Amino acid sequence: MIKFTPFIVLWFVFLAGRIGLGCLHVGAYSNVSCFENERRGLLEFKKDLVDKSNRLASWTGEDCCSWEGVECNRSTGHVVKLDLHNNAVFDLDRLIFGDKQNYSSIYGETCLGGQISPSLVNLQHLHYLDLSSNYFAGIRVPTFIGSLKNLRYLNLSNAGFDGTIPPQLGNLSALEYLDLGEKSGGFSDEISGYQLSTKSLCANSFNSTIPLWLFNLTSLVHLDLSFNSFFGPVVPHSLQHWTLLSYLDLTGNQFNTSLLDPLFTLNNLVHLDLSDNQIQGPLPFSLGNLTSLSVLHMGDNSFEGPIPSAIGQLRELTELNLNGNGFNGTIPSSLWRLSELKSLDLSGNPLSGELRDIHFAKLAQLKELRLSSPLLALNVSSSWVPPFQLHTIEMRSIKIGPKFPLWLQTQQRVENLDMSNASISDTIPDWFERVYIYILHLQNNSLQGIIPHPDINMTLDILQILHLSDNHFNGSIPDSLCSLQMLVVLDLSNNQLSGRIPSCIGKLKTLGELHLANNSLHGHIPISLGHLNDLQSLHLNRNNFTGTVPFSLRHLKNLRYLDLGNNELEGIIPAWIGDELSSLSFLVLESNNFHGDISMNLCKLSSLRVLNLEDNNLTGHIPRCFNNFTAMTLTELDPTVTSYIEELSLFVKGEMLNYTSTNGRYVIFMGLSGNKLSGEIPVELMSLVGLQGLDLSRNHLSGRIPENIGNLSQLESLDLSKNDLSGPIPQSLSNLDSLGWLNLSFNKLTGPIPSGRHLQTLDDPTIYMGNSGLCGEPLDKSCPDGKSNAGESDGDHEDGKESYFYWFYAGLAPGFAVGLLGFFSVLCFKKSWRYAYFGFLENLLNKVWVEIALLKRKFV
Ligand SMILES: *[C@@H]1O[C@H](CO)[C@@H](O)[C@H](O)[C@H]1NC(C)=O
Ligand SMILES: *[C@@H]1O[C@H](CO)[C@@H](O)[C@H](O)[C@H]1NC(C)=O
Ligand SMILES: *[C@@H]1O[C@H](CO)[C@@H](O)[C@H](O)[C@H]1NC(C)=O
Ligand SMILES: *[C@@H]1O[C@H](CO)[C@@H](O)[C@H](O)[C@H]1NC(C)=O
Ligand SMILES: *[C@@H]1O[C@H](CO)[C@@H](O)[C@H](O)[C@H]1NC(C)=O
Ligand SMILES: *[C@@H]1O[C@H](CO)[C@@H](O)[C@H](O)[C@H]1NC(C)=O
Ligand SMILES: *[C@@H]1O[C@H](CO)[C@@H](O)[C@H](O)[C@H]1NC(C)=O
Ligand SMILES: *[C@@H]1O[C@H](CO)[C@@H](O)[C@H](O)[C@H]1NC(C)=O
Ligand SMILES: *[C@@H]1O[C@H](CO)[C@@H](O)[C@H](O)[C@H]1NC(C)=O
Ligand SMILES: *[C@@H]1O[C@H](CO)[C@@H](O)[C@H](O)[C@H]1NC(C)=O
Ligand SMILES: CC(=O)N[C@H]1CO[C@H](CO)[C@@H](O)[C@@H]1O
Repeated sequence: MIKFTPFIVLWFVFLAGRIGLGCLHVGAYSNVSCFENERRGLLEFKKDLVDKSNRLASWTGEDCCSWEGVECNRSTGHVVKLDLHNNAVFDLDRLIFGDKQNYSSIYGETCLGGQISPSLVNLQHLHYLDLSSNYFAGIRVPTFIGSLKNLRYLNLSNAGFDGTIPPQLGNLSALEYLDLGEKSGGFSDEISGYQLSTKSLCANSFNSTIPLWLFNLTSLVHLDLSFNSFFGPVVPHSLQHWTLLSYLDLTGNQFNTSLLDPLFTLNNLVHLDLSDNQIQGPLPFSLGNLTSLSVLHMGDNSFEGPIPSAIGQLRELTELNLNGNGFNGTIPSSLWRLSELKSLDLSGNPLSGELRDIHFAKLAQLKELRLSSPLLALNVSSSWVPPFQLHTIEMRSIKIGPKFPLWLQTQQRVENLDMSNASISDTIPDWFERVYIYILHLQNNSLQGIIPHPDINMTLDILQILHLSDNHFNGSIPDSLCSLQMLVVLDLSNNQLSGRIPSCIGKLKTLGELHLANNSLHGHIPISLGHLNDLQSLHLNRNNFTGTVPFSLRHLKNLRYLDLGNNELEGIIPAWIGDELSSLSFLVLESNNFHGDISMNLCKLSSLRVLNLEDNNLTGHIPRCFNNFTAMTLTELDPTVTSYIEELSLFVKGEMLNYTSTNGRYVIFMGLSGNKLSGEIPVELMSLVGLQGLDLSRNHLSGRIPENIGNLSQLESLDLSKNDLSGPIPQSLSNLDSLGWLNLSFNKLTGPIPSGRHLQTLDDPTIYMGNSGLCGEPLDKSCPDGKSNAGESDGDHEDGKESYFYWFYAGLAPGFAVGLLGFFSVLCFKKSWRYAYFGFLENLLNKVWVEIALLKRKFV
């Protein structure tokens, strides 16, 4: 959910809260001196903690009631509250734009860790215990907490506990608030993706069914078990003890059955969150019993069938989120009577039907509307004046066009508008240039005419994402875009734009992504691009740019993705790319007129994962130092935030899909084909064991194929064709189990074709044609001396074939899907990927950038 303004608000609330708390502490309790055994208990407890930032410095002296985080009852003098949650400011700016390697320490510094001493049991009057957002490195929740009988509030969220929850907690019969989850850590929910995203900050990971004793806690009002690994049925058959429960959050676990009826008897529930589990089947009608419900989140499960009409009985509902399920059929008319709704998210369900003016008539409170389904159409009259004022309108992949929706004129403060893939084939009307929008997605329509000139009076300060790709815009890029001083993402790719890039583009100081690929732009790459210090992604491919790569681009220290492919650029590949652009992980210069040797300086790009220099006029040898591309030696994605952010921005525009389908499908890829490279294939390349694709074809490479080519175990595609390679095909090639594409044709290779294991599935003779010295299967020519193909017989032929077809013809690019899954699981990120992960990633990244942009504006 994109909600950046709340984030800002939270930020201030948070700051204000801290200040407020500090004031209280100083004055109010100064005359309370504490009980000696409680004081000792606290000191023992402190002794076993690791407190790097010395948060507990005040824990000295007699009066423990004045210690940081400790609170006593003013009349009894007993310690009643211990609040040690970590509320470090999470420095996003530093994370995104600066010191990424060390960022975890920013938060980590103020984490308490170590052991939790049993001396805490001295605090028998404790009713409030909060140890959240610290990091206790995978220890169990201490059993003695169960003897703190007066506890009413227990918050152990996001503190790195794992295993099972001790049943002793079942003795806490006064417990009203129990949080063992993830979401209510020190940060707002809005950035919890980042919170989740390093090893050291992983959530708790309790992995069991919900323990039965938990259902005996009769005082429970608030229960949060989010983002753990609980599995099994959600609840047992009876929940008779939980009569007071009003808040239940089970997000991000692995609950897997639809035993929801018992849950739906909890008629005091106000907040129910079951998102991101594996719950299947229809949503029971008994849902209608939860008449107090205000918030219902059931997104990212596997519900199917219709949305039950009983939903209309939840008259108090303000947030309804059913996204990413299999709900089908039409939206029940009862839903449109939920007049308190502020947020409605039905996106990612195969819902069908036509939505008309009348449906929305009662939704006057609505602020956020999210719908996406190719079977849904919005068919409102041209004079429709909606009863609501939305701040978020996400109507992706819904038929809205062909006309541009006039009712948008009535919406005065839209923060996020997404009408991508909405069958709009119209020009953008003049009035739209005055609509107030932070984030605008109109990609994948058939919009025509020129790119709108923003009304700088209205949008100057606010527009942050402008995504107009995959339309029919023509004309040139208007200079007025350069006045959008908050712009973070500009995507105009896949249109019919012509002319030059305006030289004023260097004014867009906050730009993080610039996508102009696949237009008809020409002229030189403007020197002023070098002023865009925050730029991470620059895609100018598939245009008609000429001249050399401007020297000014060496200032783009944050650049990760640089694609200048398929232009008319010339000159040598600048050495400064290697010297200065040290963040590059993606460098594509294919199909230009670059000439000369490949600079050894490129070897400094240790983060490089995609290097594509194909179809230029490069000469000389392949540098031996290419083994310095350490990112290409990884067979698993690096589980750090760096790669997380990187992946995010790589995938953020769906650009990867394009690279996946045309320029090479691979997340780790090297392409040097179609040049005039000579000399041998350096044996050093064989240490790049993460390579998924290697294309050295159409050069003048000579010598032998390195013997240990079988080391490249991740290779899915290998093309060495049309060179002057000689000698035998190394037997180790047959070890490449992932290989689905191989081409060795038109060389001077000799001897028998190796067989065995995987290679037998590559039985197309054209793989080997044009090598007169080769013999054996699958060629017609058998080897002399009756020598059969070398190599062992192959037992797992079938397996090989299966996995090849599975990965190779799967709808998504293999490396991509695997990589993505990998990085989700590695990062304890349990969000299911099956549905709309693009949208999710995109939102997350956009959100972060927008937040930063906003923060910068507020604080700088
Ligand atoms: C502390 O002072 C307040 C008044 O300032 C008084 O009401 C309270 O009883 C005192 N508590 C103790 C434990 O002396
Ligand atoms: C302090 O303790 C007394 C006696 O147990 C109790 O009545 C009172 O509610 C407590 N005050 C607070 C603020 O907990
Ligand atoms: C739960 O986690 C513990 C270690 O934390 C592990 O030993 C145990 O096998 C896990 N149980 C399940 C069911 O995954
Ligand atoms: C729950 O409480 C019932 C009595 O109400 C008791 O019989 C049962 O053993 C308790 N279950 C657990 C798991 O503590
Ligand atoms: C819950 O709903 C079902 C079906 O709508 C109904 O039969 C049942 O009586 C309801 N139970 C309660 C406790 O309201
Ligand atoms: C909804 O999906 C179910 C299968 O999950 C199917 O049987 C049913 O016909 C679908 N209903 C509609 C209206 O498409
Ligand atoms: C912008 O505002 C100025 C005065 O604030 C006004 O003169 C000008 O006409 C406005 N421009 C547009 C395009 O509305
Ligand atoms: C590039 O320019 C040439 C003429 O100079 C033109 O034929 C070609 O279509 C242009 N290519 C693109 C992608 O615009
Ligand atoms: C290899 O990379 C390191 C940094 O990772 C760099 O210092 C070194 O110069 C590189 N070697 C070559 C030959 O470029
Ligand atoms: C490649 O370079 C040679 C000279 O080395 C030159 O003759 C030729 O025109 C160049 N080819 C292209 C396509 O630029
Ligand atoms: C998935 C996707 O975005 N594909 C686009 C890639 O780019 C080509 C043009 O080069 C478009 O036609 C595709 O739609």
